[in-house]
Amino acid sequence: RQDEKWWHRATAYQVYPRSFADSNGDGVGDIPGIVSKLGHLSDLGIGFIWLSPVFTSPMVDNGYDISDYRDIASEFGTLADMDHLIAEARARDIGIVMDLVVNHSSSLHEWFKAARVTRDCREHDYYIWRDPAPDGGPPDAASAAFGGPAWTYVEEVGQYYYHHFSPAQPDLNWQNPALREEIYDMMRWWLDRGIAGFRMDVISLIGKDVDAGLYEEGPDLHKFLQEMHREVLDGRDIVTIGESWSVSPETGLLYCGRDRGELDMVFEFSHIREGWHPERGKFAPKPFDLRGFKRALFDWQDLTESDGWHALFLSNHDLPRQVSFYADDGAHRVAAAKMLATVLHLLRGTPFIYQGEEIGMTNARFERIDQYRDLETLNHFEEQIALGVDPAEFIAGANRNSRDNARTPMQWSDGAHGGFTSGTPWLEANANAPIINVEGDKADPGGIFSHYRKLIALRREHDIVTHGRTEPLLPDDPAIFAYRRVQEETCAVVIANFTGEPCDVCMPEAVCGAGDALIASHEPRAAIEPMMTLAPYESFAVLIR
Ligand code: TEU
Ligand code: CA
Repeated sequence: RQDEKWWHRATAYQVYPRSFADSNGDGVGDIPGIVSKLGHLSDLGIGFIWLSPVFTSPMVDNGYDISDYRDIASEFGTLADMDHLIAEARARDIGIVMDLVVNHSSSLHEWFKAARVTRDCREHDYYIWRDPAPDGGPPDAASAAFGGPAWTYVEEVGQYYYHHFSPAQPDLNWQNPALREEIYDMMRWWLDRGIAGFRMDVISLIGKDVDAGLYEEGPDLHKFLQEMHREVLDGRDIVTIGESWSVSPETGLLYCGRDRGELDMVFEFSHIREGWHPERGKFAPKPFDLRGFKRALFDWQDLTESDGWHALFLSNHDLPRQVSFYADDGAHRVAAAKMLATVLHLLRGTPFIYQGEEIGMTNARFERIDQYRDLETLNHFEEQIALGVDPAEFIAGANRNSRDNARTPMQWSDGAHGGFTSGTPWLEANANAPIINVEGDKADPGGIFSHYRKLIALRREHDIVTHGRTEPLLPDDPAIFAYRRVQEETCAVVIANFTGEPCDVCMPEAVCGAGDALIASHEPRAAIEPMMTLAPYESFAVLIR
């Protein structure tokens, strides 16, 4: 295939460095720790790592607040450690994709330190400043994503600056061409060090027009992405993944359409939002409806059938552990984790595994707010309690859907703190680490790791998994996730029971037939029959020629 790119056949793996592996016992994961675990990742068969930010940072938002884009946070290591990681990963055919956080910097970045002292410097205009309202208050009523107003006043310059997230994360002013050139130059500098691409944090925000109240997918978004492509990305064999909380099937191909000259794919969240309460947000639990979830994923399969590309994921460092949120992290945990993987990895696109997912790690179950570390959870707790919400109810919601659920240390072994650190971890390890860990799971041929390894190999080995068209099956079924992939005369049928009960499935005649078992969570199945009874969370795929 002429137009095939390496990342079409690759599976990605997200490393959240703080919680992955601690090499020196200070309780914080680090780059030498990642290097020491490359064997695990190469065993799994992944093609590239999305590395959450490792740049110099005061860590108000765990590195999503960068104070020096060209250096490494001292708790994570040095630039030399980073070069070593890039080289060691490359030696195992693994690319390193870095996290580009350029909607905002840290308030401790040199640019902002200069910008906040005087209006008469180049850096002042690198940020978004507005005069106070006539009453001295903020220019408008916009609120920040992590709570409080989106504007903070700075005495020295007599102006407010805009921050979409916390006050420690001032938004960069993309309207300023010199600022854009600084960013492009920094990107080229990293690419020249041999990285394999960028995951672009909240990139859909960079074209904003604050005066018009337009933040997401603002008027200049695609103009800037095209400029970035011309200035930095064009002609390099890399992969780019934008993050967008607002992208819809209507706007998806604007980011990743073949002739757009922008990005390769985009993380979109429509299937994720299906699991959130429409008015009360992520901290208010809501029953999960499989039908809406399937519709969201199938809509994107449809959208990317002949143009663009689908970034496939259920979890990341901002989301709960998938086995806990969508399925069962108790009695059926192993089958449930495999089922979610089967369903996602056999779709068309590039699958992303979040660290620990490959062994079925589960949500943290904290009892007290002081066990949490994430500023989003801590700020919302204060706000909600002030509004009269019962603390126990809030903790229940946070145990279901907070960001710290997926940030607990990676569980490597049954040792103390899951073998993550010899010291005290920055965030408590999950109490189930003695039972759920890499050593234990890998020793079991029927384990979750081995299931993931097979799925990753299927994508590399079978054209149909990489390129086949996706056709939903039984889209209105509230319990079954099924589809087929079709390429010329061949098809692969994927069927999964999304529930903890045995389930009878009635398959359309046209997709039934005998073939080869591709993968199975229970007894291998080599045929699709008109009537089948699936065990709780059973999943499998059959290749029919
Ligand atoms: O996340 C973008 C984002 O919008 C999230 O903050 C999201 O609203 C929240 O997680 C939902 O609970 C990216 C990063 O992935 C996240 O870790 C950062 O905190 C954020 O940007 C700011 O850089
Ligand atoms: Ca460390």
